[in-house]
Amino acid sequence: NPLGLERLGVNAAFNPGAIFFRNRYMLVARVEGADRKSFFAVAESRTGVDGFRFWPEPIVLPETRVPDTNVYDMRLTAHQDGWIYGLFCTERKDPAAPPGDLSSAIAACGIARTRDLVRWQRLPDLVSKSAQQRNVVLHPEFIDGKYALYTRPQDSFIEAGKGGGIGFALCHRMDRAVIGTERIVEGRAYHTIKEAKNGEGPPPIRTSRGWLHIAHGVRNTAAGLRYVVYAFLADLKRPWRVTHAPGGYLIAPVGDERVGDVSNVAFCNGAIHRPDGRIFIYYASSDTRCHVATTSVERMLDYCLN
Ligand code: M1P
Repeated sequence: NPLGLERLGVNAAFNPGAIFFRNRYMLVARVEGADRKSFFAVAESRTGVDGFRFWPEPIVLPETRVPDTNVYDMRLTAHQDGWIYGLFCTERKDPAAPPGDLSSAIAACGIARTRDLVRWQRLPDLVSKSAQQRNVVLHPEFIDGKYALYTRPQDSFIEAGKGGGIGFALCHRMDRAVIGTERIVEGRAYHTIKEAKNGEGPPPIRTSRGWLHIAHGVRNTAAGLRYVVYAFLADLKRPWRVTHAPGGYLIAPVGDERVGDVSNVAFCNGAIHRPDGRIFIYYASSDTRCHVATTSVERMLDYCLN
């Protein structure tokens, strides 16, 4: 490479999953190449707010029998069963698209697991009754001995359609994850921040007053879709029951955050909760860059409860 030219350009790093692992704050970022394809790469920091450095090699994600065209937005769950699961969106061209339609796609929930963030075992994609799935998140604990999933059913690639918001379903195993009826536990609603779409963010955080959820709501405007991050609490024993839901958003894109490849988007799929009560909320703005907002369980509970 005598001219020192960039060989595979990187367009952006955003929408990172997050986990505290081996004494480091680890982000699994969605790294989007200049060719539009995303892959996953780990960046680590000692502090959680600065000094993030990418590992030299990206994650090598094995494929299922149907190759992924694009993968993105990984949610990392350190599950009670001992594995670290990465659930992500896998996108493929819609085989039923008419000739000339080069945009119709099918989104499904891809599943991989690891013990070290280096070697990943790919499991079959989630099987559900919904036409499409994005933003599927694994609950960190067993519920009645089963794995619990937050889903976001949707009728088409872009539109939620009849997909009502954040669904909840149980499944017996993750190495062949199949769910039945998805109960909508946090719905879309008219004239709210979550009118058009409503999806789970990172895995919920266990607190003394309930499971703390960080999610995203989307509404349509004359300027296009507007994505904001919001929070709610759910019952500890029955996590499908929402107990407290503050009105409006927790984080909305402001200033420079409002502009990017897909403007007017604040999106969160990673958060880290430390034993001292600190919470690091990793969010991205406008599909272009990563941010961190720090808070605490105490403040988030006050916010949700009052
Ligand atoms: O462009 C905004 C977001 O759009 C999608 O999110 P959702 O599934 O909620 O519509 C995803 O492509 C996400 O990565 C992106 O930030």
